[in-house]
Amino acid sequence: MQKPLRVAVTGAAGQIGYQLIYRIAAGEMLGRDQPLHLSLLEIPPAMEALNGVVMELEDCAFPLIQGIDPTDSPDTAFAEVDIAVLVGSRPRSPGMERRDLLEANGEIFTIQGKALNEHAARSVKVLVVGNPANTNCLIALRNAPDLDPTQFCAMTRLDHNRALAQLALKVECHVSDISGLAVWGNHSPTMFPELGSATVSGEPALSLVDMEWYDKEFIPAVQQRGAAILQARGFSSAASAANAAIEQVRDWHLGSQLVTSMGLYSTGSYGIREGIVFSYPVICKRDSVQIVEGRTLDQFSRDKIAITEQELLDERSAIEHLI
Ligand code: NAX
Repeated sequence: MQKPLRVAVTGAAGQIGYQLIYRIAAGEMLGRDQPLHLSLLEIPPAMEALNGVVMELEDCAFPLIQGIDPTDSPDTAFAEVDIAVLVGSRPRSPGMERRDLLEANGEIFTIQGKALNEHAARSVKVLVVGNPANTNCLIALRNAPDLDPTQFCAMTRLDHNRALAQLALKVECHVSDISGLAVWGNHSPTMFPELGSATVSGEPALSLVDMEWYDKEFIPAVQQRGAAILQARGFSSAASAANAAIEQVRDWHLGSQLVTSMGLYSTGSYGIREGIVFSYPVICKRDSVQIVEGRTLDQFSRDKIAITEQELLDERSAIEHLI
């Protein structure tokens, strides 16, 4: 039997947590032969709800689970963790400006970054889901100076999957026929789902759709998909977000040959300003992530990328004192 891995999930009693934890426990994220120890972090008012989540986990009698630790202490939650999925964050309340949201979450991710720095396994991989995901990720990694920035990423896999689905619906193909698609920038309505290098069964995607649809329908549909789901369901995306988190960590941990999208700490690739967490096209090798280099970006793409880059620079300015 393999050595158990320790997995921490924050916001474990929330909507996404409830869709995520049981699938992790079933082995969908790290493999069906990988034993696990789960650390579940919540805030004190949610500990009773978390207790219910743990009771249900026990009632699943998952063969891979070696232990479950519910806690409201980041130091305890991140002790020796190999994987941390940071979902918990403050939602935007009525009247709250984006800047206030950045500030409120900045405190959470400062504390959690420091706790990871102190207590996590030195090879820990950290996926940030909680919004604003890219900037929360930046705060966490800057507060973890003993870990490498490449050990952190922000989740844009849901946006990537949404883009795959929209293109597949349009050209009437299966999502698995599409390759090379990428989401650039921020996990926000400025993100840029790019089709310039995408193919559908080997054909350039842009030869199968017109620019009008690409610019006026596809890009806004992907950018606004979260809002559309909120409007339809009355709750924000949870099952699809949990699914994306599982896929992103699985690819990162086990490797995959597919081009996907991940928010990574920028070191200047594609001319993006250094020191922001920016979504790029990537290929995951086992335990490492490589940006797909050498793509040709036309002026249309460069303009879209500049907008989302600027938004991330503005977000960084708002939380400069935390990093
Ligand atoms: P919920 O409000 O249902 O759950 C959040 C949970 O986090 C709550 O149980 C809360 O008690 C807990 N929490 C708050 N502060 C915490 C802290 N300091 N430590 C530990 N736990 C804490 O939200 P949910 O629908 O689960 O969404 C969670 C986050 O994911 C939100 O920020 C949401 O905006 C973000 N999303 C990110 C996505 C992405 O693609 N990156 C997509 C889905 C989702 O919108």
